Amino acid sequence: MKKLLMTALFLLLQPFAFGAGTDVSVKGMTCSNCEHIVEGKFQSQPEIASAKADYKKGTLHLEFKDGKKLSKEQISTLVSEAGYTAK
Ligand SMILES: [Cu+2]
Repeated sequence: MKKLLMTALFLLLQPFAFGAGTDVSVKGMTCSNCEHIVEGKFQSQPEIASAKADYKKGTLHLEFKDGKKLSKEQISTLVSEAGYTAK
């Protein structure tokens, strides 16, 4: 129970601790391999602190490094380059 509370607290505080983030809808991911492909594509970008994809939900959560950001167009291009579609 305590662990659950800590996890909830961590998730709540995460946006403040790690700077700005964004959620993107990604179409075409069908398994955990797809998640890794999309995550790898974004993790290799200098602006990205972390990337977490979820193929079941069709989402990609990005955290940017302090003061850095990618535009919607840049994100969309990177998703396409990985072989998927951002919407
Ligand atoms: Cu896959």
